[in-house]
Amino acid sequence: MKKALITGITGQDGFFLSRWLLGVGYDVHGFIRRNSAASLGNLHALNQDELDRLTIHWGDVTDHTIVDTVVREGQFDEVYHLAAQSFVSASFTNPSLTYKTNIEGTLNFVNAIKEYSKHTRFYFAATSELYGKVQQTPQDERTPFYPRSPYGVSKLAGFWTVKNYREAYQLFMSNGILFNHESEHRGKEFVTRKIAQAVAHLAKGGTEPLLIGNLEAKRDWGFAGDYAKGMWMILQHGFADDFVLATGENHSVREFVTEAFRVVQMEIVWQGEGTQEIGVNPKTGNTLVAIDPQYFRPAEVDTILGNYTKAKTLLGWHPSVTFPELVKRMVEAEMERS
Ligand code: NAP
Ligand code: G4F
Repeated sequence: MKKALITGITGQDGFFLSRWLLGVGYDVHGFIRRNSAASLGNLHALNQDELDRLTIHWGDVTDHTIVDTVVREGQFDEVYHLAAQSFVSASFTNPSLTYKTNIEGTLNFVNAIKEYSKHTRFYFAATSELYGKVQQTPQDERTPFYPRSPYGVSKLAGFWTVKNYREAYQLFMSNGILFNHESEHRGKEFVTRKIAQAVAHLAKGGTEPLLIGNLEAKRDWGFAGDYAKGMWMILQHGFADDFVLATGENHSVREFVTEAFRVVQMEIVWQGEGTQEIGVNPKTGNTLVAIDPQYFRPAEVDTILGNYTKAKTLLGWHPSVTFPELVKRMVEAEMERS
C-alpha cells in the first residue's frame, strides 16, 4: 500500500485529494496546524470510514523541527504540499506571513526530503498567479512569469525552490501550475463561493445585495475534484516535471454572477458605471449586486487563460466539468445549505 502525506489537508483541495487517494487505496496522512477548536475543516465532509482511515500529524509548516520529524519517521512514497496562505487579497495585508508560510514552509519540506527521505515524490501547489500580468496568451509551461501579488511572488519562490532541488539533488519534485479551481468546499472569501452564497440568499427572499469588487477580471475556472486527481497523476508520471492544469476557457466575474442568477431563474440587468454600477432585478427593481471598493486589489491579475496540452498529452489529464455545470453545482450546494 502506498503511503502519502498531504499538507493543507483541511482546505478545499485537501478534501478532494484525500478522498481520491483513499479511494485508490493509499494510506493517507494529513499534516494539520493546531487551532483552538482542533477543527478538521473540510475533512468533516469525509464519511466516517474515510475519517477512520486517516492519520493526522499536528504541526505548522513553518516549524522545521516537526516537518523534519514527520518526514523522517513517515518515509512517505508521496508528499502533496498544499498548505499555504492561499488568499491573494490577504497577501497584500499580510505579506510577511505569506512569505513565511509559502516560502519557508515549502523549503522545510523539500529540505527534509533531501536529508531524510530521498525516495519520496513531492508535489508543490504552484499556481497560475505566477503569470500575473500575462506575457502571452494562453499561458503554458514556457510562458514567462510576472507575479502581481505577494502571494504570487511567494509561489514563484516555491516553484523555483522545487525546480532547484529537483535539478541539484536529483529528487522527484514536481510543480503543478494550477489555474483556479472551485467547488462547494471553496473558502467563503473567494469570489465564486461568495457569489454562490449571496445568490442563494437572494433567491430565498433575502434582501442583502452581493457586495463585490472587480467584475471585469477573467479567470480560467475548473472543478477542484478534477485538479486533485491531476495532482496525483503528476506524481505517477515517469519523471518529475512541471505541468499546467486548466480548462482552456475563461470567464469574467460578471459572467459568473449572471450565470449564478440563471441557476435560480433570476434575471439581472446592469446599470451605472464604475463604482456606481449595480445589478438590478428587472422584475422588482431591487438591487442584487453593488460595487464595494474594499474588494479591489492594489494590483490585479486582469485575465488568465491556461493551455493544458502538456498534461493532456503526457498524463492523459483533462477537465470534466464545464463552466455552467460548475456554477450550477456551487449554487445548488448553497441552496441546500441555507
Ligand atoms: P485553502 O482551502 O486555502 O487551504 C489551505 C490549507 O493550508 C489549509 O488546510 C490551511 O489550514 C493550510 N495552512 C495554511 N497555513 C498553514 C501553516 N502555517 N501550517 C500548516 N497548514 C497551513 O487552499 P486550496 O484552495 O485548497 O489550495 C490548495 C493549495 O493550492 C494552496 O497552496 C493554494 O495556494 C494552491 N492553489 C490553489 C488554487 C485554487 O484555485 N484553489 C489554484 C492554484 C494553486 P487551516 O485549515 O488551518 O487554515
Ligand atoms: O476568487 P479570488 O479571490 O481568486 P484569485 O485571486 O484568482 O486566487 C485564487 O486562484 C489562484 C489561481 O490563479 C490561486 F493560486 C489562489 O490561491 C486562489 O485560490 O479572486 C478572483 C477574481 C480576482 O480578480 C478578484 O479581484 O475575482 C475578483 N473579485 C472581485 N470581487 C473578487 C471580489 N475576489 C474576491 N475574493 N472577493 C470579491 O468580492
